[in-house]
Amino acid sequence: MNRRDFLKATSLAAMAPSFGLSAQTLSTSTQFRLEAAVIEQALTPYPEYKASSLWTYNGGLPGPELRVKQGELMQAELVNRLPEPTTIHWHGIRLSNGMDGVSMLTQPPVEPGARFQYVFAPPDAGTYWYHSHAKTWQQMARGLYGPLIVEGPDEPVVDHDLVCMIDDWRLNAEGQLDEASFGRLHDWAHGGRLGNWLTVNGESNPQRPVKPGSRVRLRLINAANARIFRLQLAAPALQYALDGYRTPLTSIQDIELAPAQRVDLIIDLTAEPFPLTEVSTGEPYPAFSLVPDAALGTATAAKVTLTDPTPESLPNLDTAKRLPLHMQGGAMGNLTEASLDGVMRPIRELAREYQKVWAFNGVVGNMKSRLADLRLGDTAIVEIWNDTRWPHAMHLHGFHFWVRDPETGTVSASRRDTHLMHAGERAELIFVADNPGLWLLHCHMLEHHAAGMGTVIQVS
Ligand SMILES: [Cu+2]
Repeated sequence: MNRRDFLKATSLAAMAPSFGLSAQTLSTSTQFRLEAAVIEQALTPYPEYKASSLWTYNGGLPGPELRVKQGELMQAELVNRLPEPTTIHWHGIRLSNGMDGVSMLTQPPVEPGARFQYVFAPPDAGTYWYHSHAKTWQQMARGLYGPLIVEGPDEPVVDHDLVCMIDDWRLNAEGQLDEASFGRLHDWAHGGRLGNWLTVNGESNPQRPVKPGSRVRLRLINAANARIFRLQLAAPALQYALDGYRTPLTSIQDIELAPAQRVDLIIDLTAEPFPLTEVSTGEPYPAFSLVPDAALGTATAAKVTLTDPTPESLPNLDTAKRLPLHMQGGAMGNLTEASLDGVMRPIRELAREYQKVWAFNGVVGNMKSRLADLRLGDTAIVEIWNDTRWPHAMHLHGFHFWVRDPETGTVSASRRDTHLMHAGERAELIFVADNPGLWLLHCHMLEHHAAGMGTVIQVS
């Protein structure tokens, strides 16, 4: 996309009314500054391993925990001290399109040395996060992410409200971030860039001290490029929210968390340590532990019985726009050819010459792709068929969708912004297009997106 195309594409978004920024919500404002820069930091605790060059916000891994009140205006200035352009996407936040942070779709990339001011008022309480959305497959794998917590008026009373950003890193034989394998076609055509080293909040198996017998809210965020984490809890906990949204309270001990997904848990601890173990490789890998420590004092949060949220009903689907999305490609797939920039090319040529291996409806996706042009207020049903041999974590920007199983008609108990689709699965993502702009729909296995698994829904 050249600059002229870009300006044409964004003029629509620029004219759109600022979503969520009504007069009532502008009363308070929180100002953050996020400086993206290179730091030298070791990813392992072993002295024989050298430090890696990581890209982080404000010198920390993860970036600073941003906490704001629901509906309160927040401003975040991105200062780019990286050697290449970047942007920030506010994952799961319903905001005006020009603030969505998608490089070359909703804004030009922020050049090295330049700044960009993001301004929005998060309309929904919950666990969200922010990350780079320029060359994301590489910038996020280098560490450009952090949590964004939006607090509502009636949060449960807990002793500790903890955020855990889980990531897997690919380290080389020297224990450093493996930069040589960035962009490897094998990863892009298979399961994405999977790591061999697990961190939680940038540390290996951290032991988090907590008050004995405390009630803990644990907000887990999958910040990995491609790995679906499978976490086993020491004892059952209550699932409180998914992707920020309240869910009916469910007892849960095994958690499947796809890239970009979040789960909030309520854990009532005893005096015993509470470890979480990651088992996606088949081998148990200690992820982190909550460790009761009497030195922190006495737990005070009452273990009151929490109540389920009021169920939301699906919008009326009588006039809903149906948007079929046939996913193909990848290793062992059935894609023989696909259209790239309007030209049909065989899959071998796409892979070898363009590093493209996935397609939606026969089209290798880029920022110019359009799945649909919806009118403001339309209800849409994206009918996805994962006709590949791989799982995909489908993320829609700007909206929260219900997930309906087309075979059984079962609808998800809560809305989400990222849905994991296993190989062969079909799902319907249902949402109301109440926010104008150009909204990305893509796989959050970041190598898959870079290799063609993305499209854009236009709302005007
Ligand atoms: Cu994918």
